[in-house]
Amino acid sequence: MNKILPLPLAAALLCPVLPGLAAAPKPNIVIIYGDDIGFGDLQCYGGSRVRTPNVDRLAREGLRFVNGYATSATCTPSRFSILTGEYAFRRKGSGVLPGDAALLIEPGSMTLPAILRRAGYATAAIGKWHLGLGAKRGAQDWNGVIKPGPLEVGFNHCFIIPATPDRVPCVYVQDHRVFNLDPSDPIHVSYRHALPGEVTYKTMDHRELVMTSSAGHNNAVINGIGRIGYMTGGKAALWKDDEIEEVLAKQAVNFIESERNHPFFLYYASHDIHVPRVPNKRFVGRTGMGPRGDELAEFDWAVGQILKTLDRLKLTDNTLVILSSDNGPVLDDGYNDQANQLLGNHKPAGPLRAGKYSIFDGGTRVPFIVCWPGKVKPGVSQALVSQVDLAASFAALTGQRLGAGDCPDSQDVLPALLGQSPTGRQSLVEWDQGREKALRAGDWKFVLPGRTCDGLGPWKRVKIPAPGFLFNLADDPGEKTNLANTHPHKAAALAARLSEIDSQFPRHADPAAGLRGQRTESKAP
Ligand code: NG6
Ligand code: CA
Repeated sequence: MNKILPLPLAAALLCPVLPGLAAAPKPNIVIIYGDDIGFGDLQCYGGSRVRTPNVDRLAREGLRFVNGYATSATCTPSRFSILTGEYAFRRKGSGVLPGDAALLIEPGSMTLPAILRRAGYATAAIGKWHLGLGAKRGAQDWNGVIKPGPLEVGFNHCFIIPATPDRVPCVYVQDHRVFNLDPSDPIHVSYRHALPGEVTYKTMDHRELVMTSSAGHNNAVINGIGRIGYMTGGKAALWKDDEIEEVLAKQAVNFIESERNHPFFLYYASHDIHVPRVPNKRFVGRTGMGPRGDELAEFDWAVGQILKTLDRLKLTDNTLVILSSDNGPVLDDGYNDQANQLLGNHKPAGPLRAGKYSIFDGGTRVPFIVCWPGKVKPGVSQALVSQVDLAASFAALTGQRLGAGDCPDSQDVLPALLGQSPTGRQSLVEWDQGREKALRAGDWKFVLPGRTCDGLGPWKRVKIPAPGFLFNLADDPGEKTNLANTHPHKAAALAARLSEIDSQFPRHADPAAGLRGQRTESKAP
């Protein structure tokens, strides 16, 4: 006789073969990654002039970290680390990349999206990429198939800005192709010289009619904005600067909707609030702080679009959301957009010193919120955590084992991320993407001798004399009092530990980089 088993019983009979896997929870995972959003920019971190109700909801319903770090003070290296679980200083050519750079992550290597894909997740990268595309610098076929890229390092789907909003090509790439490209109007890109017939910011008449540059941004002029790099063609595919966040948020919503019945991992890399800051008209003038403040409001709106979609699809309780930023804040980052003039009493880095590009904490200590209703107890955590830890922590969460050499700098800090432990890492490395490194260990911070920049643009150069700077961040979050001379043993011990971490793994990483002509484009100011 054919008996139909009740479903739970049938499942129980099938499951024993995979006890470990069955035990691992599979919440959806969403990373919302802001661009240049500082430790003090959001209301829940003390920001007073821009309302950020959606981010604040995450903070209210989740765990707000006050010692959460990006690995670097600029974008490319931080993004490299969050996705690979490796400090970017180990990898040659991992500073800010030009828009025609080759892919920085080794195809097929173990990455955060690859781990989650192995755990059965659908994985998507939506937003700013800035980790290079293709096998060789300058050799991308923007009119054909562009690979390797996100799809070769663990994502099933992508809809990306290839580099930054101020770098050409100013088009979206969907999976392997430029989105909305008209083949009769092919794209040409160069990072060496202007293209035939191209009028550049440097050579154009009536510069007053375009967004004026305060530094650089004097190559191609696209949508009335000077960019880095040269580009012609691809008119139908060009993004509209004031619509970027809307387009990206819509893509994110579509992805969540299409994967609603399946565990998914969404890496949502907003373009807000990076330059050129061109908020949508719905946000223009909303904050009284000019484009920088208005884009912050727009970022919050995009967060709201994602949260609303999760609510509508009843996925909120089964979704772990992490919100953070790739590096600290900057005011004048190369366009005259009044970020300084309209700042008022707002403190983009809160109590921290300096911001983007700097080895001071304002460069790397960033907003870091984890929200998983019912699983993560709301509150504030002092635990020391780094974005480089997400790979090992989510491997642990989803029951995935990492092989030797996989995600080498990533530590499993899941108990801290879930609020079950008040401590995370013992120490972490901060990097300014140039020569400067620092070690944060407990409340102490040691900075190697050298130079760094201070301020939020314009900057002051600061010399760091031997033996380096030593700060106690508990008493002195603004890194004002150098204790290296009064606490020489502490400074020496941290210097030794930093050097040990520095040489811990072979500085392997990109044997082919030289061949591919990879190079980092810009230095810190
Ligand atoms: C700098 C650009 C800056 C920004 C930065 C990268 C100039 C003068 N400055 O070189 O505008 O694009 O690179 O920012 O061109 S990041 O957030 O992607 O790291
Ligand atoms: Ca950035």
